[in-house]
Amino acid sequence: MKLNQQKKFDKAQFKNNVKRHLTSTYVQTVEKASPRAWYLAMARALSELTAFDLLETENDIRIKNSKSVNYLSLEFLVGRLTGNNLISMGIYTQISEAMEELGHSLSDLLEQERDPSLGNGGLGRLAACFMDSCAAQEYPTVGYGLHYEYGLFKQSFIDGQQQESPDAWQGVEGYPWEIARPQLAQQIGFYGQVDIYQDQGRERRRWVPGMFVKAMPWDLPIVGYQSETVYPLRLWECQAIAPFSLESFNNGDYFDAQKSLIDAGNITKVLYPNDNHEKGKTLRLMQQYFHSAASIADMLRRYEAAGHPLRLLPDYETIQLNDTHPAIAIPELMRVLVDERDLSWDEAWSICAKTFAYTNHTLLPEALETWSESLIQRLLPRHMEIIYRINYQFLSEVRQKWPGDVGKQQKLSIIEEGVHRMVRMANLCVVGSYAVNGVAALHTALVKKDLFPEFDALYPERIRNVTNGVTPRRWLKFCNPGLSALISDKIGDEWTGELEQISQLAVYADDPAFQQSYLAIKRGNKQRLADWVMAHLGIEISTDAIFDVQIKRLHEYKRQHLNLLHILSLYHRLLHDPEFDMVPRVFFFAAKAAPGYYLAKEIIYAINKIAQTINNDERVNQQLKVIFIPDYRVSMAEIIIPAADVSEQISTAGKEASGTGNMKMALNGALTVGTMDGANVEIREEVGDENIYIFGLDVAGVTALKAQGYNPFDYYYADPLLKSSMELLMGETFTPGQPDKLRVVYDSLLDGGDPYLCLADFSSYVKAHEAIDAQYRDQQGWARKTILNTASVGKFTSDRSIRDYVENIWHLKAVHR
Ligand code: 26W
Repeated sequence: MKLNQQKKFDKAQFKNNVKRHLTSTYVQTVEKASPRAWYLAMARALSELTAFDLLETENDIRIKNSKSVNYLSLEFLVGRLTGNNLISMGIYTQISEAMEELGHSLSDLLEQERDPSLGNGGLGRLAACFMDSCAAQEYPTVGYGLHYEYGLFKQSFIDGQQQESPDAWQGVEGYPWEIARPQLAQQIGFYGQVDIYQDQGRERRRWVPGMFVKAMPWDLPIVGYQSETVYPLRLWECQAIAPFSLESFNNGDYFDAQKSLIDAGNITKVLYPNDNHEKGKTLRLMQQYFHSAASIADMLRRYEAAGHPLRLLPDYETIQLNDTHPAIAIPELMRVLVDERDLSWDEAWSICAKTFAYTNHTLLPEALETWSESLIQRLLPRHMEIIYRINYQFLSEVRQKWPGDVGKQQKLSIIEEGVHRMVRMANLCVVGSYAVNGVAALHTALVKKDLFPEFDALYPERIRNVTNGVTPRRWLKFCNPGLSALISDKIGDEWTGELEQISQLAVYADDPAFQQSYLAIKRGNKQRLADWVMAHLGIEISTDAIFDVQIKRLHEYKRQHLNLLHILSLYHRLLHDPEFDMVPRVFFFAAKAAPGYYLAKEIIYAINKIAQTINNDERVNQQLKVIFIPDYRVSMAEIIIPAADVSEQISTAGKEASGTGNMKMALNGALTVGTMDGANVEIREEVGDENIYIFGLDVAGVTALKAQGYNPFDYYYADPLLKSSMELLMGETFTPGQPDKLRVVYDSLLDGGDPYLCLADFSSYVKAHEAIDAQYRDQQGWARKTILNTASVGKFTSDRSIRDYVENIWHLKAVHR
């Protein structure tokens, strides 16, 4: 670890800089400036400090001669940068003092920052944790993403129904952390045709696009924890180039040309809000190509400036594809190498095939991207030719391996045959990458066994595992200062850079004084959340209750409705079973549903309606409350996670690739109730079976049940508690005067066939919760378990994930500044 900002920080100068920005950048007087202006001025002043290190890192000759990773992702869910960067820079206390002297509380100012919500969920948040861990460990990295004008929609509720509104995350003043890099702008083409021409007796091809747009890069500084290393998260914004449409301009159609100018801004206008569901929209493919082409061009610009020959590209640059979303980068690099740099096809392919690596994040068939051949043909005609040729050469490998097996060729082909031929982006990625990884041990095993068994046979070493992780800086040190201080008090503070050290806490698991402090901190965090709920939702909750938390995108496979069935069962028992006794519980939900996902929205509606009734039902509301926190986002997660007692990780086995919320909550001392799915499997391995509540069918059980023919009615009629709980969804218990408003959810579980097996897992889920209830009554035993969770999850630091990538896939060396 090298010098950091702490050592060179000059408080007086910093205060002057803040005041300068206040007056000259934001045009407000020191006397009258709003808290928002103070926040903006402070962040601008901080951003200046990092801009210097960003350039220094970029100009570092050792980086140019070292291998770098280019992390290509359509999403980076970074969350607020200010607090986190302050921690990394090591000047949190100094800035807090400086701002105090200027008359402002730092924590209040930090609340002024809007979340940059440039991602949907797990995949985008993972990319952000990875950037943090690359910078912390000084592995040369450039993150490439998109500068959406609007991030993930904001969520509110009207009568319990989700409403979406645009998220103008930059505010009118612009986002203070970003730095425009106009000298690094690129031109990106679309449409047009492929010209065939003669060059010294050789036939060559070149793409003549029909339109161009400009890719303007904005850098967000990713500050290495306690180091002077700052890597760029480079976000491309689409801008129009005038004259935008050569054709209409030349035809003298002035108005149309201007109209197209307006349209060009649309490419990065808004983040697609679908999570795990592919829609095949033209604009989305335009976003993908725009992102890939700009990123590849920028990478080559850096590479060629360093003076290395193209054939050595794989020794200096590796490109990680975050899911298939940037898959079009593969034919794009081929196009640039063959058409623009004049390499032979074979030379180019041997470079490409050693440069790309691909991470798969989902097995859900509806999330696997395919693009219609005719769309690609129209938008990117040269890329379509290149894809055909890649496929042609790949299929000849398939024929060699399985001579005469047409079925294999059809199954593996990058092109899916049919009336409308489709390009399978996952197949393109596997063929074009030297490494393919899943995101948890179980997930990778299923990728090999179910998704790509033939690819695994054809390329035996290619598919490997890298288990996900989360950054301990944001997800413990920053969001849970109380617990962080307690931990550092016992074991020193090296855990922030080396989370594995946290295992030293285990010896205190039975120490009564430590247990008391630990539980007191949890209670404080619960109070902070309770205060938030009171202030924003007007609902009173007690910290004596178990805080039971399910926070993630709303999706049937994640089974928020199974959680809901359990809540209904508690309600039923409280009302009808005089013997029934439970520890008070507050169930927290936070989840956005894709705007077009009908059933997900109905589930949100059902949760809200049930919450309203239960929270106002005097007969039960001392024991049971349900809180739906609107507009789930990173800054909200930072408040909820430290307050969680129970972490709900209840997906149907085999469906959740990894999960990362599960890691964050276990780290903050929540006990997991979960299925044998995703990273839960590895969390159980680490914390031990006695410190986690595993329930339900495992993958083998799910497969067997489906094979035998699953009938939800069998469970419905066999389990009176299940039946009574579900019947509450009928009628008007929760929707007075409007019978059957929640029937859609009920129907999806019976007539709809319950595709995610909620009913099959219900009774085992209820039992797991009974065990949790019993355990909570023994606070010492509970404290032991929760301390052991914190102490046992060191494996799930994203620093370790990144080291796994570095050692097994990227083969980089750290460059210390
Ligand atoms: C094309 C539509 C679309 C959009 C997003 C398809 C797929 C996605 C993502 C892959 C969804 C996603 O975020 N997947 C999550 O990735 C996390 C990080 O690896 C995992 O922890 C989650 O289990 C997985 O659902």
